[in-house]
Amino acid sequence: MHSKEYIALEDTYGAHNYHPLDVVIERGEGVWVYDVDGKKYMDFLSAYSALNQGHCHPRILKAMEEQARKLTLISRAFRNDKLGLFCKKLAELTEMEMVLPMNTGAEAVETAIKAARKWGYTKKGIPDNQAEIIVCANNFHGRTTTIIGFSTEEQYKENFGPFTPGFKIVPYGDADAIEQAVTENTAAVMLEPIQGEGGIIIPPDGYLQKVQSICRKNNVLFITDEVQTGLGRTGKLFAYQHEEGVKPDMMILGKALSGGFYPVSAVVSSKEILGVFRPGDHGSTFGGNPLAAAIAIAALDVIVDEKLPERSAELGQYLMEKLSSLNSKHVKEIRGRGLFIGIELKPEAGGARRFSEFLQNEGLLCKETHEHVIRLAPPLIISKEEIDWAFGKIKLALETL
Ligand code: IF1
Repeated sequence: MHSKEYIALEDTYGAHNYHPLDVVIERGEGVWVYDVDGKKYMDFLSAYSALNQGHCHPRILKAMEEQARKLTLISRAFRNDKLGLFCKKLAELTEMEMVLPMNTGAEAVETAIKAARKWGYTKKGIPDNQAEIIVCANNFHGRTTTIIGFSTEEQYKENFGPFTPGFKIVPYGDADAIEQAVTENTAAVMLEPIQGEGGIIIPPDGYLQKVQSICRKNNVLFITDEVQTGLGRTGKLFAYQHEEGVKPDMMILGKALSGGFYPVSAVVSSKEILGVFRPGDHGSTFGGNPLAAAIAIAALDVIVDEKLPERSAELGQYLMEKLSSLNSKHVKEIRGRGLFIGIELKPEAGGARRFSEFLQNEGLLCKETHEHVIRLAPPLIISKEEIDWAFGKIKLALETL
């Protein structure tokens, strides 16, 4: 079968909740992927940072294969021999005390919301059903009905209501707005240290420090969603580490926690906070299963042993410098941290999608976000030579179109 037939199949039998580039990938290795017609592309999206370790990393693959032969799922009705090892590794890496494993990022966000609310009622003394969580405009935390309820993107919400109450939305990057929104019923502030889907939006220096101190002062939990920014993407293990002295009370992880092999997410926090869950309060059929745990252990080992945060910092700076040297009439702003870079185009550039399509033709896969931003996020195992190659293509796109 050829690309056209696969696309027709998908469009006939699959729901149309995406508008993908028409490239049908069948194989991936490292930073490279191959389509069904044998054409080779460099992946500059990394499944939105789920593939920080690159496609089909051999070490994670080995762990997955070995575990899949032994035991894949037993449910949390019984214990398994991998879950404790995974929790210990993740707790130590995040310098937190407890881990609650889930599967998708959205489920982990829901878990953090439940933990924050229950902490608010049982520890802070918020009156029944009055807990508030402060979130930011332009956020992206997932697609469940509760989460979309506090999205500010009209399309994410339209025709999906009614929504869960209890969320207050303030502008991103404005700590004073958070301070003003806090009441005695505020259980938590939840935000992305850098907004990913929002267009790679980096908050002003000192923002996270200020938010943290407002939270501490008011006995409010500080929750960071590092599903996309975490595990090396921004040039630090976690994006909150870009600011001195910041340490969230609860952190949400997903995506690269499995290196793309399997959905694995988690909430990490203290005993004081995650300790509010009693048996029966929360759970998931697949969360914490031995296959997921074995994969996540290997995925974390790869991040640490291959120094992926350091590589991201170094190569990100290298790519940023090259991009900044370009003198393109289309570019409004280039911003990023590590290998998490957004090229914002001027409105008159005609949208980022035609650039993605041009680059696809040239063998470089990336995806626009928010219409005018080209998002660059290659696997962190990428080499300098590969960056040079990709830069050549990006330069060509900006100069040709
Ligand atoms: C899609 C976007 C990125 C996330 C943060 C939680 C989640 C995400 C900060 C939920 C998910 C996704 C979902 C995926 C594409 C990707 C995305 F464009 F949609 F917004 F990365 F920018 N918190 N991000 O970024 O995690 O439940 O999906 O595992 O196609 O919707 P999930």
